[in-house]
Amino acid sequence: MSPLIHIDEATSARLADDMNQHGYATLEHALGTEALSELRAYVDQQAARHNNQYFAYHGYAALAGSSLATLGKSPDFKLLLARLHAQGTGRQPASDEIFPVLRCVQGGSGRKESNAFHYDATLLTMLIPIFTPLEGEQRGDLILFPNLRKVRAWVVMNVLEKFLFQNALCRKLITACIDRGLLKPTTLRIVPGNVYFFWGYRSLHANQPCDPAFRRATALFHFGDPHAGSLVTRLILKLNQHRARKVVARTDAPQS
Ligand SMILES: O=C(O)CCC(=O)C(=O)O
Ligand SMILES: [Fe+2]
Repeated sequence: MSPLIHIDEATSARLADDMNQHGYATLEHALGTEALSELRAYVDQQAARHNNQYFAYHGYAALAGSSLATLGKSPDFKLLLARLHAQGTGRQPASDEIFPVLRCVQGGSGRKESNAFHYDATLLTMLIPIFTPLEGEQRGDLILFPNLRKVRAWVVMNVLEKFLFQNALCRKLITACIDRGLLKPTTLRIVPGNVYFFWGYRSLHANQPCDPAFRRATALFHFGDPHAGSLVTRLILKLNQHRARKVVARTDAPQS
């Protein structure tokens, strides 16, 4: 899959600018039909193992053998994300590790995992929609409060903000305010074939619920941990890993 995601320098500069100016960037028709079909076949296969209920795979061990793992490990892809990071922030990333994730929101259990607003642990997030509901009112759009915060100089500030925003009460409050029109997030209808970028660390975000009858599958590549090597970040990651394990059994490296 890696040769299929080509981003030349000018396009990459445009994506960085869009993320800074508008809070997200879209690369249209980034995936060919073949690459998308391969991903869909993989998701179909895995979804069957989870009785068509919610599952998420974090990291390379969980995704072993998939084109997502191959892409995440590709040196060219690493360079591509590093360039985008540098163009958007004026800085080289502190770490060049890429964390791949596959999320599949489906069935009744997908509801709990929707409207789960959070900041990612890493600065740059690349989102590949694989399946999205084509019908129904709730199509699992991506909701973003873009570029709400800066990269925190102190990792402890990052942790405090995470505790403040990423809890059940706050989620309910944010969702209620959106429903009543008091908060107006950016709503992105994600389309398979396109690829999306945003500053996940800086933007509070979540997916909207989708009709339990339909499947919403996304692949995410998380890149550029601003607190690379920090003990506290590792602890957050461990806690997230623990949470992911409660939902599904397969996980080796968590995000957000
Ligand atoms: O699936 C999505 O649309 C977003 C998931 C996400 O934000 C994450 O895994 O960090
Ligand atoms: Fe996220």
